[in-house]
Amino acid sequence: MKLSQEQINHYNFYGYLIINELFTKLEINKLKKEVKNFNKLKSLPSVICENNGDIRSIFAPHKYSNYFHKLYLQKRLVEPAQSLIRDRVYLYQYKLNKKRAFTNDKWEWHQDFPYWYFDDGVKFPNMLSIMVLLQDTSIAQGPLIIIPGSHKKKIIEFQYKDHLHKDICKDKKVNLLNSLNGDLKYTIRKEKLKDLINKKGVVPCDGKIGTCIFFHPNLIHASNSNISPFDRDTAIITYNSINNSPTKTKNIRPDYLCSRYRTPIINTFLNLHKDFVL
Ligand code: 6CS
Ligand code: FE
Repeated sequence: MKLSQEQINHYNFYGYLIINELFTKLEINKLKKEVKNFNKLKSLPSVICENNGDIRSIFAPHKYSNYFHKLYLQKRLVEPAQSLIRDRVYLYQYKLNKKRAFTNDKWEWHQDFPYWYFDDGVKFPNMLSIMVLLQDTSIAQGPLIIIPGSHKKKIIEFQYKDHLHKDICKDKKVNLLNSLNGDLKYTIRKEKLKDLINKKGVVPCDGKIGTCIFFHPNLIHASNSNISPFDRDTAIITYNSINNSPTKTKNIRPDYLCSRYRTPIINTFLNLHKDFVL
């Protein structure tokens, strides 16, 4: 799928682009059917749970589902990703983020790139994430919210929270979970956040099932509690330029967070998976 110049300009200026209902309800429902089987994966290290035992994120869902495998190889995602990153891409990270109805689970304000820069050694933000809405998502369901244009600030100076900072000072490695749970280690300083929101506002990314939100690795984003009676599931696919592979060689994070499989996604793969027919 070819993006228009206007869509490319919008992404470059605001750091995000919403394409409504890029997937049909029928296609998404095939993915949803497979989500039901994911509960049995709970014991895997790549499945992050909330304190109440609900699943928060399942990383590398394509390893457990043919449809999730087909999803990240869809032309209508890979081709726009290649044009926005201006290079060929490989799959860097892939997760299913779940937010059950009537729960408090949230994502604090953060940028994604600091996690990939500091923890994986990716040098440049030549990356792109695409959030696919797996159901109609209203404001009440805790949709993604973003600060338009905040991607231009590069990595924003963050401040470790005291209880995490103490761990760092005592030279105790902050555990992996503080990159994945509701108590993130790289968040945005409150005064900086106030200044940015005063200037640029906040945009909620609610939308119909199948809607896709393309967003820049430095875009500041968050999501609130789900106070609705409906779950809020999203698939988030992160592509990286094939010329921007992580450089870290020691203490590297697991494959499900920072894929070691860096073969460029090429047309043959795309044609093979061009639709959701198994
Ligand atoms: O550490 C990571 O890779 C993950 N953490 C956050 C907060 N966002 C990006 C990514 O999914
Ligand atoms: Fe994020």
